[in-house]
Amino acid sequence: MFKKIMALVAVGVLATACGGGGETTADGGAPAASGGGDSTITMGFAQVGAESGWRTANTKSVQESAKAAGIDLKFSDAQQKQENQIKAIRSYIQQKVDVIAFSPVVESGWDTVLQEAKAANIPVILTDRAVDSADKTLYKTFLGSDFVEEGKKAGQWLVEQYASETGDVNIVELQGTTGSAPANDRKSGFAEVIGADPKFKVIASQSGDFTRAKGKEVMDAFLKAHPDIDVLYAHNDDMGLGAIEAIEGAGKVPGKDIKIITVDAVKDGMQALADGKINYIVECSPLLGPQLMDLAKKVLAGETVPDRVVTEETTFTQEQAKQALPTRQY
Ligand code: GYE
Repeated sequence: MFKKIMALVAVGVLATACGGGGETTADGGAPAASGGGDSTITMGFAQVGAESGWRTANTKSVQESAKAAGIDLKFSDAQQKQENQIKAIRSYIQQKVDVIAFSPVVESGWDTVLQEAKAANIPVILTDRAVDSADKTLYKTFLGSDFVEEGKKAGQWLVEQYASETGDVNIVELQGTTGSAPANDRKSGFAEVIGADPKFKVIASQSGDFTRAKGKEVMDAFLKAHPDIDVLYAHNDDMGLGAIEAIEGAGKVPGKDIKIITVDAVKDGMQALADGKINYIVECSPLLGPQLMDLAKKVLAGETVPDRVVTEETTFTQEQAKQALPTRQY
């Protein structure tokens, strides 16, 4: 017990010494309900929303790992709106939290609020999604997936599947939230790979905002406008699942008449893959909580952390999904 207290004191001292917001720990915001001594770290986390199965799993991971790490978490849900996230970050600055973590809804428009956090000496950690700020000193590190790579993996599968095809392959694309890093990067990675062969034609591409409802709505419109769709590439499982409803509603067979590739590999997506309704899923792990807490402690202890921490992930075929499903965590 004594050892533990000493370790916490040491973290606090170091944080003060390097200006990592240490002086704010003692009186910063509401004290933690339990075990909240002077050295409890307070983290303000500004989440994107609750738009998908991925997001729900991510929120759970962040909340559970904060608890396990003894970090007092202040959590907010921006309902997919940048203005709400900016408000949440400003309120964390006012509350003098020790560290701010957030998953930026879109890539641009963050410089002002990040400068405010920097001026208040509160370190910021980006999780899941990136910002396009030129000034890299505005945040300590960025933890999350390589979305370009995910898009490439989706494209590579398609290229292999249609290797012997000589005619056109008509693709429709359901993009994620407009302006978000995963939508931009999953689109460009995919386009780069399929662009090498002119038979691959993206005949329609529109945002479905990463939700099931929007995925269905946009796919309905695609089906009406294009009777000849061969492939659907959806930037996440949820939009793909919504699109499956639209495809079935139009009297077509998902996975057969229209081949489907999605990204994430959450349980519902994996189930649809195992059932043959989706053909391939590129994994994107939402379980970022433990690494985030670890990085926050290191940053506050004045340790150097890498600028970029990339999540490791894989891909799933229908057979692989059947095997993985029983032990899937999310
Ligand atoms: O793929 C999608 C979610 O930013 C990686 O956001 C995340 C994406 C994820 O809504 O399902």
